Amino acid sequence: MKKFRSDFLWGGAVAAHQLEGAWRTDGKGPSVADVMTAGSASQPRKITAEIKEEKNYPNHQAIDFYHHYQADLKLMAEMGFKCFRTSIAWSRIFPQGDEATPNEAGLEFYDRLFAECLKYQIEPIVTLSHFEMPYYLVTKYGGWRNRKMIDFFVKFADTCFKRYRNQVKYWMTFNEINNQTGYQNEFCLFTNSGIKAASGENAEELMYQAAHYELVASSIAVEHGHQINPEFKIGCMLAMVPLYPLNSQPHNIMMAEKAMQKRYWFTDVHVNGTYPNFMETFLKHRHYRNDITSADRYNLQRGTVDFIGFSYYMSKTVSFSEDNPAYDYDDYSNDVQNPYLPASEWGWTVDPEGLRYGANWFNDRYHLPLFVVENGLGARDEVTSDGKVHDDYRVNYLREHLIQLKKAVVEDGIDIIGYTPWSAIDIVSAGTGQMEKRYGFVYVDKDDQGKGSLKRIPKDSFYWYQKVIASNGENL
Ligand code: P53
Repeated sequence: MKKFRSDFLWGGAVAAHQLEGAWRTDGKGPSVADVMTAGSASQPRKITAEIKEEKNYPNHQAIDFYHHYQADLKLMAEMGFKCFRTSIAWSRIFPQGDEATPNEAGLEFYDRLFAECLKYQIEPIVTLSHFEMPYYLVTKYGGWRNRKMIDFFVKFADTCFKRYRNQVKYWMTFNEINNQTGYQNEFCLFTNSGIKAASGENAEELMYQAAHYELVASSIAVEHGHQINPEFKIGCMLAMVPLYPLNSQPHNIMMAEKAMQKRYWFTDVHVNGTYPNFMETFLKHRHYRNDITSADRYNLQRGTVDFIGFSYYMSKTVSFSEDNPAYDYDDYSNDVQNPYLPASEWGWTVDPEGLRYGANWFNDRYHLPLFVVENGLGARDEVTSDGKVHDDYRVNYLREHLIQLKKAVVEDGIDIIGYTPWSAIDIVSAGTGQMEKRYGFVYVDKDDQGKGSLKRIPKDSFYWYQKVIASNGENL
């Protein structure tokens, strides 16, 4: 391979709850994203038990894509998008999550959205569960701590697969399923799995149980999807945040190795259909009596994925400490600053080569096609007096990452099927709920207080990316 493949899927990514708004429209039920307030780099988002009148819930309106999708897709077509990654808001289709029949008005929205994509030959790339499960499933069933979730999810997946079988070919089951290894932060467990650990509960144990049910649900969905349409390509989706050793001290090398195992074992289950030995052993050592049945193990083997989708934003660096001789990595205690890497205002390192490293890491282990379904820079943008947004910092970030991605293709021979930077257009940040942590090629006039005209302005990066796509990545 000398170049990106000729059918390379250039596009951009978003998630339903971060842009659609219309949180109550056409029968949509509240999702976990709808009970999360706005935060900032220093102030975490709050999860409120119910919606409080006086609080700011940024996802309720977001950028109102629900009513702007035609004009927004026109802009994406103008950039030359070959694909558009979004998710289906589960609570539009099953407002509570446990209904016997789906909400027709919700299904119709995605009929219209996917038809609009296809009008421009833009291939929709769809994540089924992207941090937006119906909130009712949390209050009634306790979220993914409950085995019943498997059936609810599979029903949702089957409904979508059947309805959109001729419009959507590429699917992913759970967004960043491994993000919840950060279970110490309530955001991670809540957004991935709809779980709020009560005081006295072991959040780590809950996380392993929830992840198991999700992996089983994913495998059943994959198997059904392949029956519904054998042409479907169904992938998993991991947050690739490489964990580097601080230096060449063997303890640090081992620490990084064990940390990578703990963050990426999910991929082994998705791809191989079995738990890796280190994870079986870890669960035993912890004395976790997780509900993992032989029927589950059978299902895991039947629905293995077709490709690996992953996000890449940053790398982290870990170091060994004497009080942790077992190299037991947790997402917060073992991270140290990497002296070689700059970081964004939100503390995310900027490490383009880490993208090539992550692609190689997945390729070496799993030998499946890879799809980079998120990559981007969250930054503040300014509309200057000429009415434009000169985001050269974003162009530089994306260019540097594409140079590395190209090396992964050309020099490492990895099969990369597409690249959908985060985000196609400015949207609400998942982690902070801010509008002003912007990622888009298109600026949206709205601020952290929820004020603004919602006007769309193509940024400089929009025109840069247009050239990149037109040249199939030759003109960076
Ligand atoms: P925001 C943490 C680490 C890496 C990726 O993130 C992450 C997160 C969660 O914050 O999430 C993904 O908006 C996620 C998107 C999210 C995007 O990264 O917090 O799949 O939904 O918006 C960027 O800056």
